[in-house]
Order: sequence, then C-alpha cells, then structure tokens
Amino acid sequence: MITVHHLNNSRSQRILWMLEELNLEYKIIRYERDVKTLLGPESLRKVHPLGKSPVITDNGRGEQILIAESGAIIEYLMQTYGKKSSLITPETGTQEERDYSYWLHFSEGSLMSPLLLRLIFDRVKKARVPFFVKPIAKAVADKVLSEFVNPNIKCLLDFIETSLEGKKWFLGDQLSGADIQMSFPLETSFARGLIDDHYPCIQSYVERIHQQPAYKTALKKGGKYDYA
Ligand SMILES: N[C@@H](CCC(=O)N[C@@H](CS)C(=O)NCC(=O)O)C(=O)O
Repeated sequence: MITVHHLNNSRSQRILWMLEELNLEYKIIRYERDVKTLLGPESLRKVHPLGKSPVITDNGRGEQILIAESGAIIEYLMQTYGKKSSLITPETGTQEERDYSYWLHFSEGSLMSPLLLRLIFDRVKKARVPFFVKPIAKAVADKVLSEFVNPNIKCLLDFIETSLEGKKWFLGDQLSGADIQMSFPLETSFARGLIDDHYPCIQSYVERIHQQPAYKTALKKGGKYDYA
C-alpha cells in the first residue's frame, strides 16, 4: 500500500493527482500548515528529517520504501506502476525522454525558486516591523523584486508560453508525469495573477489540468487547496 504524507495547500496535491492517474490505491496521512508561518507541523519531521511534504511510503513490493521530493516520487511511481497507465512512458534515449526529464526538473529546479522569492519578498513588505524599519524593508524588497525576481519570472513564463504553443501537454498530445510536476508552480502563478492575457497557452493549459477527471478526484480527496 502507498501512503502519502499530505500537507494542505501544497505540492503534495500533485502526487494525489499522479496516483489517481495511475489508478492506484493509496492512503493519505494529513498534516496542516501553521496558520501564521505556513510551515508544516513538527510531526512531518518524524517522517523525513526535512519535515517537508510530499513524502510517500510504499510497502507494495515486500520492503518499506520511503521517497521524498515530488520529482523523485513521480519518477518512482512512473517507473514502478506507470507502464500500463495512460501517461506517457518515454522511450529511453529519445528526445521525448529528454523533454520529459527537462520539464520534470525545471519545475522545482528553475521555476519554483523565483516564485518562492516573490512570495517571501511580498511578505517582507507586509511584515509587522517597527515603523522606522518599514520604508527600508519595503524599498529593499521592491528593489529585489523589480530588478531580479520579477524579470526572472517573466522570462520563465515567456519561455513556458512559447513551449506550450500548439501543444496540449508539454510532450504533445498525451499527459505525462512532467505535466503533473509542472502543475503546482503554474497553478500557484495563475492564482497569484501572474498568468495574465499575455499567456493564453498557459491559461488554457492550467484550465485543461483542472478538467482532468483524475485531477478532480484527487482534489476531493486532498481537502483544502487554494490553487484549483
Ligand atoms: N522540492 C520539494 C519541496 C518540498 C516543500 O518545500 N514542500 C512544502 C509544501 S509546498 C512544505 O513542506 N512546506 C512546509 C515547511 O517547509 O515547513 C518537493 O518538490 O517535494
């Protein structure tokens, strides 16, 4: 049986989607973010030292396997259970496999960092600090955002938009684990108003994700998720 250590409003929602696409049975253990800090609870550290979600365990093959990192989880699920599914299993050594690997890594490796920086510096601007610090904190945050973070995000989104032109999914007509991995940063970007009318391909891509029956089932099972 596969168990998902699932934090509300988080990247682990996409693992539930993946499991639904693969038609697998699984159990969800739920964790709630702290309302103020948004951090996960201490109990997640008992699952994995970093205390992050998602983490899965799988004892389906006789031994207890634990996997953290959503990209690694998606790769594991695909390799172990994906062959007969409707998701693409790219042939080794093909361009399709290189594209699959690229988008699988791009999601956390390139796209999430500036999105996270944006979130952090937006919070710095709103932070409760002594009144004489506030204008300085705001000025520093605005400078980092305008000179580094926002241009980076624009460049990444422009690139994604071009890459999705004329395509249903990142690899073409068929859904893959790479799409599932890309869903979280694109959904959160959408929800935060970053995907405006300059990005029609990303807009319809995110809408398409939300129409997937397996996605909808995962959403029902996962509980509160603000990005769908
Ligand atoms: N690169 C990791 C990131 C994991 C991660 O940061 N998860 C967030 C949820 S979206 C988390 O657990 N946050 C709670 C915390 O940091 O306390 C992955 O993709 O699995």
